Amino acid sequence: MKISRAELLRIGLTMKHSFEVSSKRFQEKDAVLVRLYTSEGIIGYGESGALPSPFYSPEYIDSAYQVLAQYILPDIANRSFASVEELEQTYAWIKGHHFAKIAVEGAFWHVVSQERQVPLHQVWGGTLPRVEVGNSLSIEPTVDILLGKVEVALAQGFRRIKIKIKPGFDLEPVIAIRERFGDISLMVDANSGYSLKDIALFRELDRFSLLMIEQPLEHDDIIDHAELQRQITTPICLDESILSYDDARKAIAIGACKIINIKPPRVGGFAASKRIAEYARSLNIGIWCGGMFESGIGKAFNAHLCSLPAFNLPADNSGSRSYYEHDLLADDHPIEIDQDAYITLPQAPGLGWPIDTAFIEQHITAKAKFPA
Ligand code: OSB
Ligand code: MG
Repeated sequence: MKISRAELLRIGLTMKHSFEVSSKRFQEKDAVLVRLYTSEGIIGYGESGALPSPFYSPEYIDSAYQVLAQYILPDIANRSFASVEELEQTYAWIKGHHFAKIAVEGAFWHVVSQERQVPLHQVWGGTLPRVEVGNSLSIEPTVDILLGKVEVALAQGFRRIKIKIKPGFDLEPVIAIRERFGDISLMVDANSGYSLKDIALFRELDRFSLLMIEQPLEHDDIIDHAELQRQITTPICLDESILSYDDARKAIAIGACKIINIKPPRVGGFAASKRIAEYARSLNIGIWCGGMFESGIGKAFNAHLCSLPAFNLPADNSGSRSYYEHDLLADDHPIEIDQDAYITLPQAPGLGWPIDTAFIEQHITAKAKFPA
C-alpha cells in the first residue's frame, strides 16, 4: 500500500453519563483519529482510545496527539508498506506511546481490509461470526444506585457484569449484588486501587465466586500480583500491567495472573494484541478484549478482534450507543448488542459499520496534515 498523505484529527465528544475510574470522574472524552489516504483513493481510519488525563496510564489525549503529530505521522506520508511489520518498524524506536501507535496501526488495517475487500476480522484470521460482550459499570455514589444500574444491564441482556471498586466501595456492593441477583456472572475491576496490605479484603472477596478480580494492585507491578494470586483462588486479571508481549510472558511465567484483559491501545496495536492473545491462550490463560470508552470506530475494531478464537471470555463492549451523546458511527447503523449479549460481526469489507464522516467534519477541534 502506498500512503500518499495522512491526517490527524481531534474530535469533541460528550459522554451521556460521567464515569469514574481510579477515583477520577470525567464526562468529556475527545477522540484522536488518524486518517490515511492511499494513492488508490482508499481512506482508512484509526482511533487512539486515550483518556483525558494520565490516571489510568501515563498516556493521555494530548500526549497521543502530540506524539502522532511530531514523531509518527511525518514518517508515514508518502511511503509504501508491504506489511504491518514495515509500518511498526517506522515507529519502533519510540519508547512507549502505545495510544499514539494504535491510531495509525488501526488506520493501516482499515485500509488493508478495504483493499482486500474482506471484513476486518478476516484480515486478522478471526473465525467467530459473533462475539459475546459484557458491560462495565462505574462507581456510583451509593450501592443502591449501582444495584439499579445492574438491574438495567441485566434487563438489556448483558450476562456478565463488571463493577468498578475502590477502597470504601468494594465488599458492600459485591455482597449487595449477590444478595439481590444471586449467581450472575460478576467481576470487579480495582484499577490499581489496592496494595498487598489489603489482603484481608481480597480474602473476603474470594468467597463470592467472582469471575475475576481485575488489576487489584499497582499499574506497573507483577511481583505483588503473583504473591496475591498465590493467596486467593479467584483468578487475577491483569489490565494496566500488560503493555507488551514480553510483559505478558513474564507475568504468566511468575503466576501473576490467570487472565489478561487485552486493550489494543494499551499494547500498541492489533498485531500486538493478536500475538499476546494467541501466546497466552496456548498457556491456558483466559483472554478478553477490554475497552477505553472508544467511539464506535474503536469499538468496531475491538469487536472484529474478538472474532479470533483466542478471545474466550466476554469483551467490555457495550456497542456504539451507550457512551456518547452522538457517536462517530452512522446513527442508523450502530453496533448493537442482541438479547443474548452478542455483537454479530458485519461481513462487508472494512469496518462494516459506516462512519459518520459528516459529524466528524463538524466536530473537529484540532487538525494536522502530513505533508502539511
Ligand atoms: O479498567 O477497564 C478499565 C475505561 C477507562 C479506563 C479503564 C477501564 C475502562 C473501562 C471501559 O472499563 C469499558 C468500555 O470501554 O466499555
Ligand atoms: Mg480494567
